[in-house]
Amino acid sequence: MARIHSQSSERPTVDSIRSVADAVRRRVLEHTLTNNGGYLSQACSSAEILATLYLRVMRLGPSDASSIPKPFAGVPGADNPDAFTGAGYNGPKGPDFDRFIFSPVHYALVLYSLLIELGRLDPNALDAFNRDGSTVDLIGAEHSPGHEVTAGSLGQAISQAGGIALARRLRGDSGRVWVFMSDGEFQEGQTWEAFAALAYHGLGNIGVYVDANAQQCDGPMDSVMCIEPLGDRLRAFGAEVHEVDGHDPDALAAPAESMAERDRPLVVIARTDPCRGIERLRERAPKLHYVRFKSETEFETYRTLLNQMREGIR
Ligand SMILES: Cc1ncc(C[n+]2csc(CCOP(=O)(O)OP(=O)(O)O)c2C)c(N)n1
Repeated sequence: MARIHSQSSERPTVDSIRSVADAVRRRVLEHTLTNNGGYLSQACSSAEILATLYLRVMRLGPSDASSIPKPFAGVPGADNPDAFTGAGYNGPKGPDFDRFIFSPVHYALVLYSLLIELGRLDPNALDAFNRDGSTVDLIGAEHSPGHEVTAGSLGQAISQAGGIALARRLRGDSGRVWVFMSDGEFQEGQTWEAFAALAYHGLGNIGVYVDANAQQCDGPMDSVMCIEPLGDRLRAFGAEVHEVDGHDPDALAAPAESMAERDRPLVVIARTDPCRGIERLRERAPKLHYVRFKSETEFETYRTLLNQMREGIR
């Protein structure tokens, strides 16, 4: 396991970010085999984006949450003092710390796997994955490790993040708000309303990373409803937009590192490959959304592949 603590003062190298991303893919593949199903292609597309966010981009303190996640304590509300969010895995809240808002929560297993690789979550946490009463949900929610808001209905978290960013600016916090989104969310009206509001309020303390893997539930994005030219459309909505290779940690980090005083939201459109690192998946395209192996031969093929991936660890 490539364990790297993101709170380390040393700047992680590109190789170390890549090896964390590879470890995330291996863990998600292993889990997909043992659970007979998983959001595996999302690990392939987003592993470098999330690893770069945690290791290079975001200013986070060490986790202050239990390494074995606590069970579900009920929905939040004035009459439930026990309710909690999963944000503690991203470190304490404080004026100078960044906040992370995870929007396409069906990617939850990818985030849990990353938190494990970073030493923020115990590997045994996945034993509770998708179990009744557990917070390690298949589709993450606000109580799930690394999550701060409930966003299972896609396209909502960006609005919540905008509210947090506006409040932080009013309070004078130096910490920023980072949002991870999927490209399917740009088919939704609420997303565009949110971007209009971010620009209207001149929110330069928010940055959005989009996993543009060109896939959604029913197949390729273009076959359902094309969102391109996404960069031009977001610029027209007042954002500063960078389009980068979503598997290149330096290219992913660069727009955030040059984040001078900004009066508009930053968007990094990360162009990604939903089969990256597990080439064999390509034979399943366009059915990549949720991977379930059907025959013993297929299981055997992917078990062998996992062993090869483990042997290839740098
Ligand atoms: C508002 C809303 N509509 C539909 C869904 C069902 N849904 C879950 S994942 C998903 C795929 C969306 O594509 P994308 O977010 O790009 O994810 P990817 O295919 O890359 O995993 C859909 C439609 C949902 N969760 N929320």
